[in-house]
Amino acid sequence: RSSESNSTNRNDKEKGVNVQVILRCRPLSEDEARIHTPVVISCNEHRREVAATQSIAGKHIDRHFAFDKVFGPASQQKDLYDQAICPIVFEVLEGYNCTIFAYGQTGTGKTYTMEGGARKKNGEFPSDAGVIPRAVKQIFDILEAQGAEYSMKVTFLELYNEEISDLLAPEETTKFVDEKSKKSIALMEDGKGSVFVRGLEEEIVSTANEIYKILEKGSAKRRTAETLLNKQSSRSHSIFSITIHIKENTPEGEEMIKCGKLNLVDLAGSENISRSGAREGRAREAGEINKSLLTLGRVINALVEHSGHIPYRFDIREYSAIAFEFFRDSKLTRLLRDSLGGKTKTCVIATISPSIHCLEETLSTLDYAHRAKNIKNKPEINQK
Ligand code: ADP
Ligand code: ZZD
Repeated sequence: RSSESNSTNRNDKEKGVNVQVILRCRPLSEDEARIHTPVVISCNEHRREVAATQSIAGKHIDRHFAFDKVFGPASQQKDLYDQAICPIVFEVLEGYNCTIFAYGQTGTGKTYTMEGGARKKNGEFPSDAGVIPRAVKQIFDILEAQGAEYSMKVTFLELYNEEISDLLAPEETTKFVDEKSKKSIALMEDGKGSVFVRGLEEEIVSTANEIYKILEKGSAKRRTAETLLNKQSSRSHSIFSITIHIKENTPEGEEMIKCGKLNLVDLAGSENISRSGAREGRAREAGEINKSLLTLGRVINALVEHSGHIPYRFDIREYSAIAFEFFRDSKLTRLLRDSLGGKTKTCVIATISPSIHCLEETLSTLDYAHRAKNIKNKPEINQK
């Protein structure tokens, strides 16, 4: 219990902690570089600032944004992981629930950041591996070094057009579900108001390699469904979750179970969501409005609008009640409710392109990400 009495934790308990927002700008692609695409983004990693500047035909844009961390076009996967994600994984192993979202326009590097380059045939760990495989590796490295007694389970799901598919379910089950009843997978509420997915496959794992195989299976399944059902992958969200139970002995010789959960979320492309919420007109007519992404924006807005008047000791129940009516409107926000104004520690990685052609969307991402910084959570350790 000693960790609860230090000052950081006392702060967390009374005032809450803000959602951490990280900004990553990808480099120009080879093609973009070849045709000398103008760059309108500059990143100052040291000052944790991003500037968007453009000056054409008497129209000037010069906007600056500060974030918790900024990773410029030259940043490597390892840099982002070591500086921003590694501390989060430590918190999961201490018994916190943590969520990492990737948010941004399609083509800006959400999947590159979360998944990264493909696994090598020789079994070597790829140097461009993303957050997910690195987190898996770190979790096992730490637990093994500690000689801890633990158990672990993972889930992997995709949300497309407000329908959940289980990326870990065996093929037979999928067919069965499609033909018979779609109710097999459903969002349910337990008595305490938290949401779970009924019928979702939970795989118990004991090595990093088992998880890599599961990721492989899940990815393959996602791609098959994409082709078969003509899905546009940029419109789907994926959530990979790891739950870890660690047995520990207190100095007094009592047995204690700590439980941490890490949610890794690759969101749908943000291009059809404008700064005010729904993009009107063409996108709406084309049915391109992503209900879950829209609702996420509304929840963030609702929470942020009230964050100005949070008293010194704020009541988390009161705070999350602010956005209550919005949470219900989509599966994504119901699933991740605790990550937005709840007891989970949350980090958003906003990804952008440096290109002049993306400027409008980039400004929208920068505004959105900057707003998310004002959300407060009240993280709590789970232990029994
Ligand atoms: P998204 O998931 O946002 O649609 P992707 O992850 O598919 O975007 O990235 C688009 C392309 O840009 C891919 O070819 C990817 O390899 C490349 N890319 C993205 N971010 C980076 C980066 N930080 N460094 C190098 N290449 C990147
Ligand atoms: N981005 C790669 C997958 C792709 O689109 O093929 S990288 C990582 C996280 C979630 C899902 C997949 C992976 C990925 C992988 C590679 C090859 C086959 C399946 C999955 C991966 C990368 C490194 C280590 C483990 C898994």
